[in-house]
Order: sequence, then structure tokens, then C-alpha cells
Amino acid sequence: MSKITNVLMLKDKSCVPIWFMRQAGRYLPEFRKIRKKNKDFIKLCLNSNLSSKITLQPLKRFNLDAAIIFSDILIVPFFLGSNVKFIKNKGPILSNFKIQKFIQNKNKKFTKDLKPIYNTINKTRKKLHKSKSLISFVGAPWTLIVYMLGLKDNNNKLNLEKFNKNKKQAILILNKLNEFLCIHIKNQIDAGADTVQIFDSWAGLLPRKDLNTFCYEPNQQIVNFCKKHKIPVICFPKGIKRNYSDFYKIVKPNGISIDYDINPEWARKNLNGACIQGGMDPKILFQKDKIIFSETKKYLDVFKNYPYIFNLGHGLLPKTDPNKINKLINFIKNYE
Ligand code: 1CP
Repeated sequence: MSKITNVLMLKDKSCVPIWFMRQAGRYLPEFRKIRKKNKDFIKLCLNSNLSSKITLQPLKRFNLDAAIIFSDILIVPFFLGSNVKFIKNKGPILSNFKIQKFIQNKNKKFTKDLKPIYNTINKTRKKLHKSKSLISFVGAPWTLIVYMLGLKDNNNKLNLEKFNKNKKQAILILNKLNEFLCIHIKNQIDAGADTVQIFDSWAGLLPRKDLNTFCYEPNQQIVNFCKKHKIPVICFPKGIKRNYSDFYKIVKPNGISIDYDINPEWARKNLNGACIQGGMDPKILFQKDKIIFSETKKYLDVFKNYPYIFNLGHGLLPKTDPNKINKLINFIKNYE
């Protein structure tokens, strides 16, 4: 078993494995070099040789305990019929959502279309030491719906009017989306991934009264599917503040990734029983070493003798200096 799955399944409390959300990507010059020659982002995700190479790039540089497969949460809506465009410095734009077309999607075609991603996983697993985890992921239904129906404005706030107008349709989409997310998870595990992370990056946009329908329930359905198939699962319901404790009570994933708004001491008390992951603000990596180490120490001390996976409170930012990551990892590996 890999170090991460051991900690996730609560079989080891003494080691702190490390990986980073967005570890394969824009802050790495070797990624940018490949990206420059491959302008079409989706095509790049579907190029198994290059995607596998990008997945392994951070492991060549750093002493990490996991690789996360290079792909994107929006690949699933893309193959379910949405147009997806990645616009530089603006983020992804989805269009052309048609409910009639959407509900007619079939497993067989979906699995065939996503085959290149499963090939990437297969290739990568063969090159990865058995102590290292290979993490697969999906976007949670709510976060995907935010993109599919264009529910947030340019300031990353929920467009409440549009949300209320589209609520019925959104509920209809949820179930069908969950069906395909479970298929995608199972296919990724069958291809050689050992863990799955569910990114609910926009959970924090939801009004409290809608958390149950759009966040807890769909995450719970996916987690139940994972448990049935014995797949270790980590949830990341970013931005829901103290509702993290309700989330944990209801959804019960093996691991729960905390964001930088969550006080680690509060998490240890209120999420007790789960393996906890992450927390530190990615912006800390722009600070001097001394500050980086003292912040890191905070998390390591709070989670001493508790199943904890080191990660950040969100993905690595594009301007992060890779040397800082190296120093951070060395600090953690040498910390007693
Ligand atoms: O322009 C480019 O070079 C593309 C930038 C890029 C990259 C490197 C995008 C577009 N996606 C990715 C890869 C990616 N996306 C991974 C790869 C593995 C890794 O973590 O190293 C993963 C896990 C994702 C997941 C993802 N995509 C999320 C969930 C995590 C999060 O950051 O909240 C979300 C919300 C997306 C949507 C998305 N895709 C890309 C962008 C620019 C965005 C918007 C969000 C953002 O800016 O981070």
C-alpha cells in the first residue's frame, strides 16, 4: 500500500505524506515549455504520452508521496456535450449546454471518449514506485454545474438570480452527472489509480439552505459509491467554513481536505475520525523561508499523532517559486 492510502485508511499516524493540489502545472517551467507547443488544452489532456510526462514532472523535482494525474475537472462536462474553452488569464468558459442532449449520454461512448485519460493513468502507474500514490480526481457535481450553467460572475460571486432561475434544471443535472462521475472514478481506478479526490472548489458559493441538496447529498452519493468499491476517497468542499463539520458528519469520506479559512485546531476537534489533509494558505509560499517554516510547523504540531496528509488550502499558485516547494518538503521530512 502507498503511504498516502495507509494514512487515509487510518493505518498510520506517524508519517506525514506530502502532495500538492495543482502540483503538475503552470508554476513549473518544464510544464510551460510543453504547454507553449500545445495550444489546445483539452487535446493536451488527451495526449497520453505528454500527460503522463507532465504528471511525473513534479516527482522528478521533489520528494513527493503522490502523483496527481494531469487532466481537468472540465473534461467530464466536455464529453457530456458542453463546449469548453480555456481563455488565458480568464479561466474556462463553458457554453452550449442542452439538457435534452445531456440526458441522452451513454456510458459506452463516454468511456471510449475518455480512454486516453485511462491510458495516461496506466502508463504513469508503470513508471511510479509502489510507495507512491497515483491520485485520480473528479469535480463535484455542484462545481461542474457552476461552470456548465455559468453560475458565477467575473468576481467569482454566485449569480443568485440565475441560480434561482436554473435551480430545477440544476437538480435534474445533478443525478445524471453523478452517474457519469462514478463511472469516471471506477474507470480511473481500474486503470491503476489508487485514490480519488472530489474537488468541490465552489461549494463556498452555495447559500446555507442549499448546501444539503447541492453539496452534501451529491458528495455523499459519490463517497458511498467509492466505499462500496473500496476506493479511498478525499473530499474538498472549499469555502464552506464551519459547515465543514456537518459535511463530515453527513458525507463521511476517508479524508477531508481543509482550506485556508479553516483553523487547524478547530478541524482536529470537529472533524475527528477523518484523515485530515492540507490547510496552509498557498500564498504563504510567497513569504520568506522563516515564515513558511513557522506556518508549516503550526500544521505539523496541531496534527501530531493524527492521520494527516500535508497539502495546501488550495492549489499551488502559478507564480510559486519551485525552490520554495523543495525547501518546504525538506523541512517537513526532517521535522520531528
Ligand atoms: O492554461 C493552462 O496552462 C491550463 C491551466 C490548467 C491546468 C494546468 C487548467 C485550466 N487545468 C489544469 C490542470 C488541473 N486542473 C489539474 C491537474 C493536476 C494537478 O493538480 O496538478 C487539476 C486537479 C485540475 C482541477 C481543476 N480544474 C479544478 C479543481 C481544483 C481547483 O483549483 O479548485 C478547477 C476548479 C478547475 C477548473 C479550471 N481549469 C483550468 C483553470 C484555469 C480552471 C479555473 C480554476 C483555476 O484557475 O484554478
